[in-house]
Amino acid sequence: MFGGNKIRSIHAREVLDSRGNPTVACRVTLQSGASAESEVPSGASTGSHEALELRDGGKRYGGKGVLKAVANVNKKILPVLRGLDGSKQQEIDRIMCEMDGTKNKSKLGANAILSVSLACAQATAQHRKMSLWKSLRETFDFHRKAGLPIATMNVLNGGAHAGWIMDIQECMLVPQQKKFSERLRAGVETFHALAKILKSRGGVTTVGDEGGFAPKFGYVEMAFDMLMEAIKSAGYKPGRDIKLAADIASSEFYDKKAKLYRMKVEGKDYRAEELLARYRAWQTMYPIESLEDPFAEDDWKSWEHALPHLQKKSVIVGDDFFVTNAERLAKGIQEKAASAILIKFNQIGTLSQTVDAINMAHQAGWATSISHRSGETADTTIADLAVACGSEYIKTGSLSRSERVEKYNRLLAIEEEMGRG
Ligand code: 2PG
Ligand code: MG
Repeated sequence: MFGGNKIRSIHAREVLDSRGNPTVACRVTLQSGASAESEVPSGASTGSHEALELRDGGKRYGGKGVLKAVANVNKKILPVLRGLDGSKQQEIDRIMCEMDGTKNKSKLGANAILSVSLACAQATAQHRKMSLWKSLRETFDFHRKAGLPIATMNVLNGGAHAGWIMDIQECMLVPQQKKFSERLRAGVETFHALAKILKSRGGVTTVGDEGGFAPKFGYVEMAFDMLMEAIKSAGYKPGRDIKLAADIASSEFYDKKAKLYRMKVEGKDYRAEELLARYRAWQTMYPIESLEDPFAEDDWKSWEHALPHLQKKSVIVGDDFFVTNAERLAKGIQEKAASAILIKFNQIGTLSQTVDAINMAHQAGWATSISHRSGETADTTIADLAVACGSEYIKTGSLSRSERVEKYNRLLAIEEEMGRG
């Protein structure tokens, strides 16, 4: 239908995320009748350079309401975007950035802007009668072929995601099998083996924010040791079949003034040099596929110094360090500070800027990991984005809690679709 992909309506509303906090949902309807609703995720260990998530403040929902962001979509963004071509994603995103006019999207809120950006992409896919990942490839020029990512599965939760029962935030399994569905199965079987081990030792199998178990470990190596045991007990070989990864999320325990990394659970302070030595020891003891945020978000020197020592054995990923921001990434590439970037679209606030960061990384030969947030929703766009851009990795939590598992299920569906050609 002619003009069918013009935006007819945009409607945002307040819904809840997986932690029971308010977040923005947004429905975009095109003139063809194609219509889709996005839901925006939200982090807990947020980098200080992230785009601003607009919250209402006051008493309602403990200050976390998003009615201002919702009103910004319905009253400010809708009148400007109505009638524009919903498939012109870059233009839609650029207009919203210009309307906001700030560097960190603090006027309209990155949550408001992202909700519209994602819903436009989803409605456009409906209009094109295409799977979202395919439609994204129509919209954007990616540097790589489409393909299914390797998942880094966060089966042991710590840090801000699990009441600080462990100093580092995430201990992950990284299955290495050829097919995505085989990798998923290996991860799931190991997750269940881990539950059995925990139960047999009287440990708890309650889970943290990302669906990983959250037992108390006195020090991090205990977590890695247990993962190695679980891998073996599930019938897999550590290293060959399943590797490990960790998100240190070290900005969370970095004392800027003292320049010390203060691991509270272990009760020990580390200088960056000492922390590096510890990472190097891990690399000799365990098959470490990747280390995320090994140093704090503004501790550039330590990143640069550490990279040559760490990168031979592991991929070094910047999350809070780069915050999906092409400017910070460009500096990181120039200064050789890491070898991969974690990609979270709500750190930057539009889909187009997210793709800019992905393309910049891929052009430089870096790896990407398309990531969920600890506060998630049923929205599975990250699975489609990971496939569309041919990302090496996806990070979408553990093998429990539907807001995590739905992304894996979406990848299974895409694997089937790709198999059909
Ligand atoms: C991270 C993320 C996701 P959060 O640090 O990588 O695992 O956590 O969403 O809380 O920032
Ligand atoms: Mg992280």
